[in-house]
Amino acid sequence: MARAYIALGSNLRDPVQEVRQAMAELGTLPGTHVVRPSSLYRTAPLGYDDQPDFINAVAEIETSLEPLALLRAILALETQHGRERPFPNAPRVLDLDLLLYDQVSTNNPELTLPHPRMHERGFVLLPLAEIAPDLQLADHGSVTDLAAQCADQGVALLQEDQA
Ligand code: PH2
Ligand code: MG
Ligand code: MG
Repeated sequence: MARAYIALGSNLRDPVQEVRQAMAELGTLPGTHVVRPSSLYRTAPLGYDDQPDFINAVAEIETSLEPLALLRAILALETQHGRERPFPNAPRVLDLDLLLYDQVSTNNPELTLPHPRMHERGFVLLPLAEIAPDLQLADHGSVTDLAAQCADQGVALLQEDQA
């Protein structure tokens, strides 16, 4: 079994519900179970600003799927949720990004591992540091240290009464 981390995000339709449902669906993929789900976070959009806040989370999974099979399976979940891609970084009903897969480092047209922007994104690093505080990124160091550097990015734990 391999250990992998997946980032979940939504800012269309009912983002809290989309992310919760997707978290459960990850555990239904063949040979896969969710070891640790992070809390949900409300996050300011990074990159393209003129869009609603996101709900983000990260899942630690164990899987017998190979990296490309896992990627295709999570993209199929996005499609099932009605994901459309009108332009890069457009608002989305569900985004599932494969962040890490064991120690695999790869760069092919379909998949880059580790995810090339995860080390600078608070909406990934804060939930990741919650569930895997001791994790080290090969070229960038401790997830907990990296998360601390993103404190100004508008990432907040979702309060129960907002859910
Ligand atoms: N995803 C992006 C670009 N910007 N910002 C937030 N807060 N959350 C996201 O999931 C997100 C983003 C590209 O996938
Ligand atoms: Mg993404
Ligand atoms: Mg994506």
